[in-house]
Amino acid sequence: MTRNKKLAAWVEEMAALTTPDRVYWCDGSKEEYDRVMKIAVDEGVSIPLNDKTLPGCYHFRSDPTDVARVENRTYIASRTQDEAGPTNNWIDPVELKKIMTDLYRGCMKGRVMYVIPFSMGPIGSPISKIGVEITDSPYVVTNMHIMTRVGTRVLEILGKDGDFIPCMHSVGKPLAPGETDNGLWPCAPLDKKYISHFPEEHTIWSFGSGYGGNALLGKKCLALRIASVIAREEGWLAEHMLILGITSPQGEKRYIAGAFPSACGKTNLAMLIPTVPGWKVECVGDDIAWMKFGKDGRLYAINPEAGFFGVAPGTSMQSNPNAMKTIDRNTIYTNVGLTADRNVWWEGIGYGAPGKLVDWTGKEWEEGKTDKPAAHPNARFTAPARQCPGIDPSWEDPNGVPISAFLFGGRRPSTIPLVHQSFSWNHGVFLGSIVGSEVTAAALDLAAGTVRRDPFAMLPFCGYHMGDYFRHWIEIGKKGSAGELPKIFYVNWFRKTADGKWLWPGYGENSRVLKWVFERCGGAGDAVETPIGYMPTVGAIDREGLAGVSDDDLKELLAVDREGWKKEIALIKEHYAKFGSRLPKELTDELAALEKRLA
Ligand code: OXD
Ligand code: MN
Repeated sequence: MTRNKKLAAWVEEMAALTTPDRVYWCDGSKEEYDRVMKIAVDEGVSIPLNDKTLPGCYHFRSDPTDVARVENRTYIASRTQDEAGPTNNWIDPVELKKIMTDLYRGCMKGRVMYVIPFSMGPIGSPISKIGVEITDSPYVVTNMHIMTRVGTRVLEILGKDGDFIPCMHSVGKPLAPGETDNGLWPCAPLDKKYISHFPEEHTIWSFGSGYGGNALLGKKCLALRIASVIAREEGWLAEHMLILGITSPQGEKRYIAGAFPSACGKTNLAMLIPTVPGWKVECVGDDIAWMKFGKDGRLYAINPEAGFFGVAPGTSMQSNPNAMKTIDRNTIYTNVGLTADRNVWWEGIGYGAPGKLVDWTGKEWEEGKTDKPAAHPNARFTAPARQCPGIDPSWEDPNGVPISAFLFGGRRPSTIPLVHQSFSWNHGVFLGSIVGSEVTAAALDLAAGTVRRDPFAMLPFCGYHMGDYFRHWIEIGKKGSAGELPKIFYVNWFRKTADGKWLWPGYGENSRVLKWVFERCGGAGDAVETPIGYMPTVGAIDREGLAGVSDDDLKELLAVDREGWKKEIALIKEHYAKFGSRLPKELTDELAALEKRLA
């Protein structure tokens, strides 16, 4: 229970609307985690894994219709459609609340309503925010225990009058008297799913999905969509960025934050083990960064999360050993393959499937017998960040860590070089605004080879008009003192030769690029001025011990492809046209200047 009047009234109102069997206030204890997990196990929706090889781990299989964030059912319900902008789904907030109130009515019948007080960021940090999630899902309770800081201490900080972000969630599957989930993941059909944000009220309402970002409302909904709105109001940054610390052999340390669209290996980069001798990389966060100016004029970042909700397929001892060592205990696995001895397996785990498995749909599965994967491509692990062997000693510092550089990147087989540095802050904002990945899957609505723009990797996560978001970044540049603002870089690990071979090995070898970024931040690192920005000379990228990247390869990786960039400019113009009059003039100026430099 709580002394906070706003919270007590809200919980009472939601309980009256959704009519659960009872209301339970979460205290965040280990005992509570075990008890709630046991409910899921008893319902048959969770399976305890092998306690010798995966102690404290559990396995969930979701409904096949509930396997990922549903962007076409995600809404920014600002007062006007113009506030939400052309890249967000919008419904009038009054109308949306009416639709959802009807859905919420009686939706928790036969279930427990859990009230989860949580802090995004270290409890009590000046950068942290408090949220309270109401949910009827034990899966959400246990995942929130890992992903956020849950519990009674949060209520204490909230006190009688403290403010919080209300996060309302239901799986949307009431139970009839005597009915149980009986092994089936509860959720509502797609056309009843709503992931809704009310930016003016700083409120989240989610209905019908139990999966990931649709249901763990601290993550994408609060820490990005609502926090981006608050950050703009208050003059700070809420970004879809990893944060890493990099230490030179001389013991000098800098922090770097980076934004990449989905499927660019962001978690791998955050946990990278450098191949350059003597260098160390440590992880502060793999997905979200909240940044505020410190008294010294530098930007300080916290990771608002307490865990990793990472994509399992493709994670192996080769691609990400730190992740593998993080997830060998106290981890929740969702939609991965299950082996006969209750271990987990997925495509790209680095070894063959050990015998017959049960796939993510619950069916028997054998390697080579079907072209369907054993694990869903968006299968996930939920693991405590503190278990990561490469976690940064300052990852919970309430003051955050000072950021020296921003990286932007996407999957671009051509045109974009391995790395280039912006000439200025506004040129860096321009680079962030043109982030995108080439579409490979023919199944998408775009032709293969098309670049899907995802500016700042925030397109699905910005709670307001993207043009105003660019403007906010320009304004942040004016607030910071030039010498203290992070330097901005664009990287591309995904270049291919004309015949389709990778030009750059990626993974731990990316530390060679990080080393140059580090040096540039300290005023060193050889660079040449080119029409697109500063670029390393071929000799400036340390290749000691790196086999397979010749001088010619590196020259190609660091070339300015003038013809490619001219085509790119035409595409950027199309992309920019979407934002209409809200696109800052500073960005069209940067585009015009680039065009001139390339002419
Ligand atoms: C994520 C995403 O799941 O960005 O982190 O899609
Ligand atoms: Mn993400």
